[in-house]
Amino acid sequence: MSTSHLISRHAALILVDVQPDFMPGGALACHEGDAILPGIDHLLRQHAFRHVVATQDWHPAGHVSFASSHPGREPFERIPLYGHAQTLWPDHCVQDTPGAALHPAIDWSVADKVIRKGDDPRVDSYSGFRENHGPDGQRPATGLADWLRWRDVDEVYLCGLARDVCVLWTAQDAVDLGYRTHVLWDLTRPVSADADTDLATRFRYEQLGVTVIDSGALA
Ligand code: VGL
Ligand code: ZN
Repeated sequence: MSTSHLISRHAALILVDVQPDFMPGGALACHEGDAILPGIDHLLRQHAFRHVVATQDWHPAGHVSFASSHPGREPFERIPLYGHAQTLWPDHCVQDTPGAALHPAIDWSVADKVIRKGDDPRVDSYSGFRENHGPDGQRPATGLADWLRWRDVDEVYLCGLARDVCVLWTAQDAVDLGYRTHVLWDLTRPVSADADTDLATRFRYEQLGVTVIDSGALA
Protein backbone atom coordinates (compact mmCIF):
# COMPACT_ATOMS: atom_id res chain seq x y z
CA MET A 1 0.00 0.00 0.00
CA SER A 2 2.84 2.38 0.74
CA THR A 3 4.51 2.27 -2.66
CA SER A 4 3.42 5.00 -4.97
CA HIS A 5 2.41 3.80 -8.42
CA LEU A 6 3.56 5.81 -11.40
CA ILE A 7 0.96 5.36 -14.12
CA SER A 8 2.48 4.26 -17.42
CA ARG A 9 1.35 5.65 -20.79
CA HIS A 10 0.65 2.01 -21.66
CA ALA A 11 -1.76 1.52 -18.79
CA ALA A 12 -5.56 1.53 -19.01
CA LEU A 13 -8.12 2.16 -16.29
CA ILE A 14 -11.04 -0.26 -16.55
CA LEU A 15 -14.23 0.76 -14.75
CA VAL A 16 -16.30 -2.37 -14.26
CA ASP A 17 -20.11 -2.17 -14.10
CA VAL A 18 -20.49 1.18 -12.34
CA GLN A 19 -24.27 1.00 -12.64
CA PRO A 20 -27.15 1.88 -10.27
CA ASP A 21 -28.44 -1.70 -10.10
CA PHE A 22 -25.23 -2.67 -8.24
CA MET A 23 -25.64 0.07 -5.65
CA PRO A 24 -27.88 0.44 -2.59
CA GLY A 25 -31.49 0.63 -3.76
CA GLY A 26 -30.60 -1.29 -6.93
CA ALA A 27 -31.70 -4.74 -8.01
CA LEU A 28 -28.39 -6.44 -7.14
CA ALA A 29 -26.86 -4.05 -4.65
CA CYS A 30 -23.26 -4.39 -3.56
CA HIS A 31 -22.49 -3.62 0.05
CA GLU A 32 -21.76 0.17 0.11
CA GLY A 33 -21.56 0.07 -3.69
CA ASP A 34 -22.14 3.81 -4.01
CA ALA A 35 -19.14 4.58 -1.78
CA ILE A 36 -16.86 4.18 -4.81
CA LEU A 37 -18.44 7.04 -6.77
CA PRO A 38 -16.58 10.06 -5.28
CA GLY A 39 -13.20 8.32 -5.65
CA ILE A 40 -13.90 7.34 -9.25
CA ASP A 41 -15.06 10.87 -10.04
CA HIS A 42 -11.88 12.26 -8.46
CA LEU A 43 -9.65 9.83 -10.36
CA LEU A 44 -11.27 10.65 -13.72
CA ARG A 45 -10.99 14.40 -13.13
CA GLN A 46 -7.24 13.99 -12.72
CA HIS A 47 -6.97 12.56 -16.25
CA ALA A 48 -4.30 10.29 -14.83
CA PHE A 49 -4.88 7.51 -17.39
CA ARG A 50 -4.29 7.79 -21.10
CA HIS A 51 -6.82 5.02 -21.73
CA VAL A 52 -10.14 4.68 -19.92
CA VAL A 53 -12.61 1.87 -20.60
CA ALA A 54 -15.99 1.18 -18.97
CA THR A 55 -17.84 -2.12 -18.96
CA GLN A 56 -21.63 -2.22 -18.73
CA ASP A 57 -23.68 -5.23 -17.67
CA TRP A 58 -26.46 -5.25 -20.27
CA HIS A 59 -28.98 -8.07 -20.13
CA PRO A 60 -32.12 -8.69 -22.17
CA ALA A 61 -35.30 -9.37 -20.16
CA GLY A 62 -35.55 -13.10 -19.43
CA HIS A 63 -31.76 -13.54 -19.31
CA VAL A 64 -30.52 -17.02 -18.35
CA SER A 65 -28.75 -15.63 -15.25
CA PHE A 66 -32.03 -14.37 -13.76
CA ALA A 67 -33.63 -16.64 -11.15
CA SER A 68 -36.96 -15.49 -12.56
CA SER A 69 -36.10 -17.35 -15.78
CA HIS A 70 -35.96 -20.66 -13.87
CA PRO A 71 -39.31 -21.64 -12.32
CA GLY A 72 -38.96 -22.70 -8.67
CA ARG A 73 -35.49 -21.16 -8.30
CA GLU A 74 -34.48 -18.29 -6.00
CA PRO A 75 -31.84 -15.61 -6.43
CA PHE A 76 -28.33 -16.67 -5.27
CA GLU A 77 -29.03 -20.39 -5.83
CA ARG A 78 -26.54 -22.13 -8.07
CA ILE A 79 -27.54 -24.43 -10.92
CA PRO A 80 -25.52 -26.39 -13.49
CA LEU A 81 -25.49 -24.67 -16.88
CA TYR A 82 -23.51 -25.88 -19.90
CA GLY A 83 -21.31 -27.94 -17.59
CA HIS A 84 -20.47 -25.09 -15.19
CA ALA A 85 -22.05 -23.63 -12.05
CA GLN A 86 -24.31 -20.67 -12.72
CA THR A 87 -25.35 -18.41 -9.86
CA LEU A 88 -28.88 -17.15 -10.31
CA TRP A 89 -29.32 -13.43 -9.74
CA PRO A 90 -32.25 -11.12 -9.22
CA ASP A 91 -33.27 -9.46 -12.50
CA HIS A 92 -30.70 -6.69 -12.96
CA CYS A 93 -29.21 -4.39 -15.59
CA VAL A 94 -32.05 -4.98 -18.00
CA GLN A 95 -31.24 -3.14 -21.21
CA ASP A 96 -32.54 0.43 -21.41
CA THR A 97 -33.68 0.58 -17.76
CA PRO A 98 -32.28 3.27 -15.39
CA GLY A 99 -30.56 0.60 -13.27
CA ALA A 100 -28.51 -0.50 -16.28
CA ALA A 101 -27.24 2.98 -17.15
CA LEU A 102 -23.66 4.00 -16.57
CA HIS A 103 -24.06 5.74 -13.22
CA PRO A 104 -25.21 9.36 -13.72
CA ALA A 105 -22.90 10.68 -10.97
CA ILE A 106 -19.88 10.06 -13.20
CA ASP A 107 -18.85 12.11 -16.23
CA TRP A 108 -18.50 9.31 -18.79
CA SER A 109 -17.27 11.58 -21.55
CA VAL A 110 -13.72 10.75 -20.42
CA ALA A 111 -14.26 7.05 -21.23
CA ASP A 112 -12.73 6.13 -24.58
CA LYS A 113 -14.69 2.93 -24.93
CA VAL A 114 -17.72 1.21 -23.41
CA ILE A 115 -17.89 -2.58 -23.55
CA ARG A 116 -21.40 -3.97 -23.11
CA LYS A 117 -21.57 -7.56 -21.91
CA GLY A 118 -24.23 -10.12 -21.07
CA ASP A 119 -26.53 -9.34 -23.98
CA ASP A 120 -26.69 -12.96 -25.22
CA PRO A 121 -29.88 -14.24 -23.52
CA ARG A 122 -28.33 -17.72 -23.11
CA VAL A 123 -24.95 -16.76 -21.65
CA ASP A 124 -23.82 -14.80 -18.58
CA SER A 125 -20.82 -12.49 -18.79
CA TYR A 126 -18.83 -11.44 -15.74
CA SER A 127 -15.45 -10.60 -17.22
CA GLY A 128 -15.00 -7.54 -19.38
CA PHE A 129 -12.83 -9.64 -21.69
CA ARG A 130 -14.82 -12.82 -22.37
CA GLU A 131 -18.33 -14.10 -21.83
CA ASN A 132 -18.88 -17.02 -19.44
CA HIS A 133 -19.08 -20.50 -20.96
CA GLY A 134 -21.84 -20.82 -23.54
CA PRO A 135 -23.74 -23.88 -24.80
CA ASP A 136 -20.84 -24.72 -27.15
CA GLY A 137 -18.30 -24.57 -24.29
CA GLN A 138 -16.64 -21.47 -25.76
CA ARG A 139 -16.07 -18.12 -24.06
CA PRO A 140 -16.48 -15.52 -26.82
CA ALA A 141 -14.32 -12.37 -26.63
CA THR A 142 -16.03 -9.03 -25.99
CA GLY A 143 -13.55 -7.04 -28.06
CA LEU A 144 -11.81 -5.45 -25.06
CA ALA A 145 -8.53 -7.30 -25.58
CA ASP A 146 -8.41 -6.27 -29.25
CA TRP A 147 -9.14 -2.69 -28.30
CA LEU A 148 -6.31 -2.65 -25.74
CA ARG A 149 -3.88 -4.44 -28.05
CA TRP A 150 -4.46 -1.88 -30.78
CA ARG A 151 -3.42 0.82 -28.30
CA ASP A 152 -0.34 -1.01 -26.98
CA VAL A 153 -1.77 -1.35 -23.50
CA ASP A 154 0.17 -3.81 -21.35
CA GLU A 155 -1.04 -2.88 -17.87
CA VAL A 156 -4.55 -2.53 -16.44
CA TYR A 157 -5.98 -0.95 -13.29
CA LEU A 158 -9.40 -2.27 -12.33
CA CYS A 159 -12.13 -0.76 -10.17
CA GLY A 160 -15.92 -0.93 -9.96
CA LEU A 161 -18.44 -3.62 -9.06
CA ALA A 162 -18.57 -6.24 -7.90
CA ARG A 163 -15.22 -6.87 -6.22
CA ASP A 164 -16.04 -10.59 -5.83
CA VAL A 165 -17.69 -11.17 -9.21
CA CYS A 166 -17.15 -9.06 -12.32
CA VAL A 167 -14.01 -7.22 -11.18
CA LEU A 168 -12.49 -10.54 -10.08
CA TRP A 169 -13.33 -12.33 -13.34
CA THR A 170 -11.97 -9.40 -15.32
CA ALA A 171 -8.76 -9.53 -13.27
CA GLN A 172 -8.41 -13.27 -13.84
CA ASP A 173 -8.72 -12.84 -17.62
CA ALA A 174 -6.38 -9.84 -17.59
CA VAL A 175 -3.71 -11.94 -15.88
CA ASP A 176 -4.31 -14.83 -18.30
CA LEU A 177 -3.92 -12.43 -21.22
CA GLY A 178 -0.58 -11.24 -19.86
CA TYR A 179 -1.43 -7.76 -18.57
CA ARG A 180 0.23 -6.46 -15.46
CA THR A 181 -2.91 -6.17 -13.39
CA HIS A 182 -3.81 -4.00 -10.40
CA VAL A 183 -7.05 -3.63 -8.49
CA LEU A 184 -7.91 -0.32 -6.82
CA TRP A 185 -9.33 -1.90 -3.68
CA ASP A 186 -10.94 1.22 -2.22
CA LEU A 187 -12.82 1.76 -5.49
CA THR A 188 -14.47 -1.69 -5.42
CA ARG A 189 -17.19 -3.21 -3.22
CA PRO A 190 -18.44 -6.81 -2.94
CA VAL A 191 -21.88 -8.34 -3.51
CA SER A 192 -21.26 -10.41 -0.41
CA ALA A 193 -21.06 -8.29 2.74
CA ASP A 194 -19.46 -11.15 4.70
CA ALA A 195 -16.02 -10.14 6.04
CA ASP A 196 -14.48 -13.62 5.73
CA THR A 197 -15.63 -13.89 2.14
CA ASP A 198 -14.14 -10.48 1.46
CA LEU A 199 -10.82 -11.54 2.95
CA ALA A 200 -10.89 -14.67 0.77
CA THR A 201 -11.59 -12.48 -2.26
CA ARG A 202 -8.57 -10.34 -1.49
CA PHE A 203 -6.44 -13.45 -1.14
CA ARG A 204 -7.68 -14.69 -4.53
CA TYR A 205 -6.45 -11.48 -6.17
CA GLU A 206 -3.08 -11.85 -4.52
CA GLN A 207 -2.86 -15.50 -5.57
CA LEU A 208 -3.57 -14.47 -9.15
CA GLY A 209 -0.64 -12.07 -9.04
CA VAL A 210 -2.83 -8.99 -9.05
CA THR A 211 -1.44 -6.02 -7.13
CA VAL A 212 -3.98 -4.81 -4.60
CA ILE A 213 -3.57 -1.06 -4.03
CA ASP A 214 -5.63 1.92 -2.95
CA SER A 215 -6.32 4.74 -5.38
CA GLY A 216 -4.49 7.13 -3.06
CA ALA A 217 -1.24 5.37 -3.99
CA LEU A 218 -1.52 6.44 -7.64
CA ALA A 219 0.82 9.17 -8.75
C1 VGL B 1 -22.26 -8.82 -11.72
C2 VGL B 1 -23.51 -10.57 -10.96
C3 VGL B 1 -24.24 -10.58 -12.12
C4 VGL B 1 -21.14 -7.85 -11.46
C5 VGL B 1 -22.96 -8.81 -12.88
O1 VGL B 1 -21.10 -6.78 -12.12
O2 VGL B 1 -20.30 -8.14 -10.59
N1 VGL B 1 -22.53 -9.71 -10.76
N2 VGL B 1 -23.95 -9.69 -13.08
ZN1 ZN C 1 -25.27 -9.48 -14.74
